[in-house]
Amino acid sequence: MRLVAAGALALAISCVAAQPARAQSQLTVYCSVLADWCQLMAVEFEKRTGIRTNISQKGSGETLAQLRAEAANPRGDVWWGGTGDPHLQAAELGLTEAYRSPSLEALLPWARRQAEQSRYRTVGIYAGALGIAFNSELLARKRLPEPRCWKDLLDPALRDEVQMSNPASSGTAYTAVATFVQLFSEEGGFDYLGRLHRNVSQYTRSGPAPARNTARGETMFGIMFLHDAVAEAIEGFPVKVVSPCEGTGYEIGSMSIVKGARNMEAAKRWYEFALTPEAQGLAARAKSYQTPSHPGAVVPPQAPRLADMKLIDYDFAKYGSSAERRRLIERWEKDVGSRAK
Ligand code: S7P
Repeated sequence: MRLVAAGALALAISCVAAQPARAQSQLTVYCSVLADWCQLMAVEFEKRTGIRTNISQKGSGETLAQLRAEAANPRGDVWWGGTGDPHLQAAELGLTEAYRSPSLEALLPWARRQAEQSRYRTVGIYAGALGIAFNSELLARKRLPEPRCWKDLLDPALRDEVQMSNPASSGTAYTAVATFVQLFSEEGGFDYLGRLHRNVSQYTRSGPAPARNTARGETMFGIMFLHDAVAEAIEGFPVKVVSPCEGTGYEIGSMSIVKGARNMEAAKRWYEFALTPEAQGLAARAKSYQTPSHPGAVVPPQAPRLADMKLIDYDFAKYGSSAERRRLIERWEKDVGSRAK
């Protein structure tokens, strides 16, 4: 989809005069947040720079697969948004470019750590916690108690009432698998996932889908990033969110420049724009409620409060490694996904 903002032409002409024309004229952004936020960012970036911005929106697991497939002939310039683990894997696989932004120092420590850990091949742009959402009308109709903990989703009465995404395609679901392994140990985590499997009606391709489906009553419960369910509740759907009692994992939503980007200068301008408090503040306008990585950005009042949750000390170095991701996904497919219920 190509987005051209009104008034972009005059700005484009002045930018072109100052910089090499090819590098400044266009940009392709692989965008792994919700479509409305991708579009708003592109419009605002284009307004400020005159750079024609093409957005290609896909989840984080799928974008990592695309970068791998295109490694010899990169088509995207910057990968903006999506769970941090696949960005770290892209860094390790040499699919993304090292870039040490002058804005780094201004960011919150978790965002800077993401950059340091990847040797400056990625950076944190937002954070969000994993949890449970439920459809309060369906729950009341079946006279079921509200869940408080991960273990509540194992109740045999909830057969086929739970959705989560598929870790092979979804960064959200990979965060969930890595979370259960860290919370309950590897054997305990897979035991949990195996028992949960009986209650799962569908593993969706994309991470935010269980939030949408819970909100619309297609499933009673979903496992997802809580901000995705909050967005549905704000739209008026009967959906409530729970930060589980055992504790939970979280994502550091990230941004990376594609190795060999055709529009490298434009990619760096996007990168700098995306780290400003103004750009990060656009999220709420697009009904996205993550916690921004710049302390000067306004945190939407509706954003789930991470400080009030029992967050695990997520090991991004370990679970962001490509060997660990491959191993855990293969184990999930063998021990869980391919099993009859
Ligand atoms: O709000 C959107 C969000 O949940 O989607 C991103 C991510 O692309 C999800 O991708 P998957 O489909 O691969 O799970 C998250 O980073 C973000 O918080």
